[in-house]
Amino acid sequence: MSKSFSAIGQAEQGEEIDREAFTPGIEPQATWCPGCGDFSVLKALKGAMPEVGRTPDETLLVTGIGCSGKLNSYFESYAMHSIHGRSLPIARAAKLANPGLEVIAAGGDGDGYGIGGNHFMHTARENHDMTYIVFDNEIFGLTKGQTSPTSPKGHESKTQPHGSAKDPIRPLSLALTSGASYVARTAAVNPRQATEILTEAIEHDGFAHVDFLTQCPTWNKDAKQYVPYTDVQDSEDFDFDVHDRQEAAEMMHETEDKLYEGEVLTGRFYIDEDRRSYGEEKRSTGEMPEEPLAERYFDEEADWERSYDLLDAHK
Ligand SMILES: Cc1ncc(C[n+]2csc(CCOP(=O)(O)OP(=O)(O)O)c2C)c(N)n1
Ligand code: SF4
Ligand SMILES: [Mg+2]
Repeated sequence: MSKSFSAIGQAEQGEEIDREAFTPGIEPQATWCPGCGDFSVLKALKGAMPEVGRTPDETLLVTGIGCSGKLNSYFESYAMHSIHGRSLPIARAAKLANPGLEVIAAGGDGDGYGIGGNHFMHTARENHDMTYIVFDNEIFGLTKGQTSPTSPKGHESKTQPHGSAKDPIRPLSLALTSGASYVARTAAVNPRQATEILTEAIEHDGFAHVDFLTQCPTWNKDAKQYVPYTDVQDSEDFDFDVHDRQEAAEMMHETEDKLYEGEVLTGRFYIDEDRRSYGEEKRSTGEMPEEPLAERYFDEEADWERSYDLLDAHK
């Protein structure tokens, strides 16, 4: 854990944190459509934070662009509503500069698995200590229902009027093979499990990926409402070890196939508690300073290294 590093306030020991602390003082009216699965992500996140024991001023939420990207308008914390597909590099930089922050990144399936797919892969590979919530509604919601990387083969939309000829991406398998140390899937229709999984993911030290199935009743009319769902940890039909990479890989593959056959499997798929995060690796080599870089902003005497200073060293 890197809680000793913080340039921003920390909760008092034993302080009770109320989920309502995460509701903005001037609460904007959510513009999500009635019945949208995105409401459940907000609810689960507000429910998870008191369990984790972090306050709004210890938390940074970086979002991408999409209906999902509006999450930080309705959630009280430090926040950045960033660029389409680019929430992860921004979140990574913030976490490295200020390791005491609880960093959460969030965005849609188009945002994270399409335009931002490269960042997803490498943030997982480097095991940056953060939680990445992907609102997976199997379409581009904000821009009115175009086919996304998780749309099923044959999916008809304005961009694919004859039906998509593409096989969907495998988000869980991609996270695992890239190097994520926590991989889970939950669904908007399962609020208890969603809160538990987000709590675990946020507490996890390393890159935690949560594929969050969120129905879009407006633009994905034929989309599943993700019911009934099965929790693979609760069901006797599934027996695999979440700490075993091979078993996890097989379970994920089956889960990804079954989603498009109408069977919704959710739960924890892979957990590696031993792997060190990127920040820990960097500090262990001595390359990262012990004190958070972010604290230098508050130090008028701070001696900043410029890139040309570094170049001089190589003359
Ligand atoms: C660089 C860039 N390309 C395209 C867009 C247009 N755009 C905005 S949101 C979006 C897709 C959103 O889909 P998704 O990420 O799945 O989020 P959702 O709305 O479904 O939550 C697109 C293509 C953009 N804002 N920026
Ligand atoms: S368009 Fe779909 S994803 Fe966007 S707010 Fe409406 S229901 Fe939700
Ligand atoms: Mg989407």
